[in-house]
Formats: sequence, structure tokens, C-alpha cells
Amino acid sequence: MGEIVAGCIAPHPPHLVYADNPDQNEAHSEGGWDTLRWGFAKLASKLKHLDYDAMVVFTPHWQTYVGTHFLGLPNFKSKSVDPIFPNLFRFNYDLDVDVELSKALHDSAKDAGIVTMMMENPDFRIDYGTIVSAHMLNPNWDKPVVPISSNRNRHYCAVEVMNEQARALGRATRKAILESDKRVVLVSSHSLSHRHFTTEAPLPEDMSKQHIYNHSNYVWDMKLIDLMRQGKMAEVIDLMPEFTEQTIAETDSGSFTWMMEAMGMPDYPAEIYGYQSIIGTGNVVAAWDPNPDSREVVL
Ligand code: 2X7
Ligand code: FE2
Repeated sequence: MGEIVAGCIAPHPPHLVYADNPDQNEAHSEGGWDTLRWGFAKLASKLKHLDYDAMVVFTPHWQTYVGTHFLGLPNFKSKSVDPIFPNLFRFNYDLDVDVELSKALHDSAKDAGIVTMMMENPDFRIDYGTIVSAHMLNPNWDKPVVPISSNRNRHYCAVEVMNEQARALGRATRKAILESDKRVVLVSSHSLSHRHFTTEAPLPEDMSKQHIYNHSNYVWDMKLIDLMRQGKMAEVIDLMPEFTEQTIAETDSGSFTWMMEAMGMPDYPAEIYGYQSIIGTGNVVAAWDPNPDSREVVL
């Protein structure tokens, strides 16, 4: 029987990879956003000891308007250039996909009545959301990834519809994983509050220029993190439409609701690894560990 061994919120501003200076990224930095990167490093080391088979990443930057799509080829290798921050992110990726798991998630979603598609175009370019989250959680890239697209029903319908559709996809994901023989890490790739400045400092990693966009967004982010600490995830998901509207949050992708539903709506405390602003947005690194023996109070 398969198992979800952890669920992680992994924000994906390309700034994080830029600040880390991995060999794969062409752009070079003097660092920056250390609080988040230290948090990621700690979570990455925890995941390493969990002995998992694959990482499933739900990403807001692979946007689909007809259904939810899953990758259907074993490897994708190319260069990903961030369309908004090409100065920071030009990343040579070599990503292995667990196609068996991807197909199982696809089939389970399809059986549940969700519109789905397997993406089998060998020239398909992997989005930077998937790459940044996967890189920060596993810089060695030694585990296969299963990226899931974000259906933008929030935009042509409503946030409430997004929340319900994501819950249905979460239930289908859970069923497929439990019926598999895999140990899986779920990754919800997004910032929390998402208002951002439209200009950047001459030196992007100049930390003296980094702060949250406004106080209201900060208060909302802290309210959610406080509920996460208390393990009140059903309450967080009920608040999701209002939070998403008011802070233009990146939870509009449905990824967080999907992950919580797939994990059976945790009622135990989240592990909080760090919170920091990137170009005005609010970003938390957090994890849910279903195993009380390995669950930690990190911060
Ligand atoms: O995709 C992003 C993001 N979510 C937040 C901040 C900056 C850049 O990219
Ligand atoms: Fe984003």
C-alpha cells in the first residue's frame, strides 16, 4: 500500500535559486533571502531521511484552461527562462518523471469525473515553479518528479469553484497514491500573499529593499501560519477563498487546497521552516508530517 510521507509548501520565486548559485543556473548572485533558503535546506535534509520514491509538485506556473494535465514522458531536458525575471533565472534542467505514478494520478482524476490530459510532447518546457520548488527541496535531483498543472478555473469561474475542484483532485490523488506501492512527497508550490512590486532594486539581492507589500497582507499571512501551527487546516481551507481574494494569493492555483485534501485535512501542527518577503510577496516554507514520531517543532 502506498503512502503520503509528507506534504510541503515550497514557494518558487526564482530569486531563491538565483541566490543559491547552483551550477545549473546561468545567472550569478551575491546571495540573499537567507531565512527562506536556510528553511528549505533544513526541510530538504528531513526529506532525505524519509526515503520516498517520488515528489508530486502542483504548480501555478503550468497553467491549463481545459482540465488538469500530467507529464507522460520519462525525462524532460532543456533550459527554463523565467518570463518575468530572465535576469535571475536561466536554468538548465534535467528532470526525471515517474510516469507510472503520473498516469495513476491522471487515471484516478479521470475516473472521478475531472477533465484530464497526459502531456506527451517531448519539447514541452517545464515551468519555473516546478523547477524552483523541486530544486530547493532536492538539490541533487535524484528523485523523480510528477508535475501537475493548475487549471485556472478561479479565473473563468470563481475562487469557491477553484477550492472545490482542488478538493476533488486531492481526493483522487490520495486514492491513487494509497492504491500504488509508492512513498510520495506532495509539494504545493506557491507564495502566500502575492501582491508584488513592479520594479526591482538595481541589485536584486539587496536585502535592504525587501519587505512585505502592505500590512494587511502580512496580517493575513500570519493568521494562516498561526492556524497551521495549531493544526486547524479545515479552517484554513474554509478561509481560502477570502484569503485568496484579499491578498491576491497564489493559492488561486488550487495547489494548497489540493495538498490538504490529499493529506486528509491534517488536524496536527505544521512544521514551520521560515517566512520571508520576496519582491513584496509573503512566502512560507512549511511541512505536514503525518508521522507523530518524526514530526518536529522547527520554529
Ligand atoms: O512566481 C513568483 C512568485 N510567486 C513570487 C514572487 C516573485 C516571482 O515569482
Ligand atoms: Fe509564482
